[in-house]
Amino acid sequence: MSSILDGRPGLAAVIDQVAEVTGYLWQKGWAERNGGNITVNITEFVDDEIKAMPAIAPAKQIGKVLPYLKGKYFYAKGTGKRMRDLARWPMQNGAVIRICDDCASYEIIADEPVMPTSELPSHLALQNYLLETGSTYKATLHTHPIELVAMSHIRRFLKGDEMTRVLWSMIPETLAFAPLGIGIVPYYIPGSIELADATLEQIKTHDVVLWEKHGTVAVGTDIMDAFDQTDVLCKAANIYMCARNMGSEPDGMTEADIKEIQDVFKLPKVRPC
Ligand code: 2HA
Ligand code: ZN
Repeated sequence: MSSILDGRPGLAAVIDQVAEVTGYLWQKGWAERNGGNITVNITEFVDDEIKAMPAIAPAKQIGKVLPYLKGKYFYAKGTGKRMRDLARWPMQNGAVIRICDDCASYEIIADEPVMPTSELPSHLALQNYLLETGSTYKATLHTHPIELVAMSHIRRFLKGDEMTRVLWSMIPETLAFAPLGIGIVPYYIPGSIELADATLEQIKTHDVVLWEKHGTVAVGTDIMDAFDQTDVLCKAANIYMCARNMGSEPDGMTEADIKEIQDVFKLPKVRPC
């Protein structure tokens, strides 16, 4: 069967990277069953032939009007599809979609009529924001990282910057690679517009957003970058839990240690440590 990837090595490389990352998500235990979603803006690879491709399924509403997405193209994981299957067969477990001229609906153009991710409103609202602000970021990743979700069940971590402060203090790299910290979105029903709106607000000022009792959302230059952001924060959460399992609250790096890293690495000081 022919594929939109045939004869397009640039696009094929992006999809290969998505497949690589979804394998990691499964191996890490972050992607049970159909858990998690991905979108990648692939508009830069679109040629006249792709522009002329007809829709292969009826157009569907996004649930939001997203003006910066007009005529843009995305690869999106399919709803109900498994990350571990996507790792082997990305074009059977995801699809290329085109945003229609009304900026409120989309159509699937390749390879197969695989309906995109149930969290499409959140992902596309983020993509709209990235284009609006001229960002170089192209990818969005929603996943279920065990330790971060576990921490979101503990009320004290949901208040203000407490979670960011604790994660930063576990290992110096966390601060260096996630200098904006983790934003918290209170529990909303999965796939809802409320969840999408709250996520968008938090991503404006954080590296990664944590959905209470559910998972994370990260944006990145590509899907590997979005994965790394999430992984760095989840590693810190894992260290916190290991220390707790040894019987005590970890000391954590001191406020002075953290300030020194912010100074030496010239990191933005957007929130207290
Ligand atoms: O796609 O993770 O939040 C499955 C989910 C929804
Ligand atoms: Zn989820």
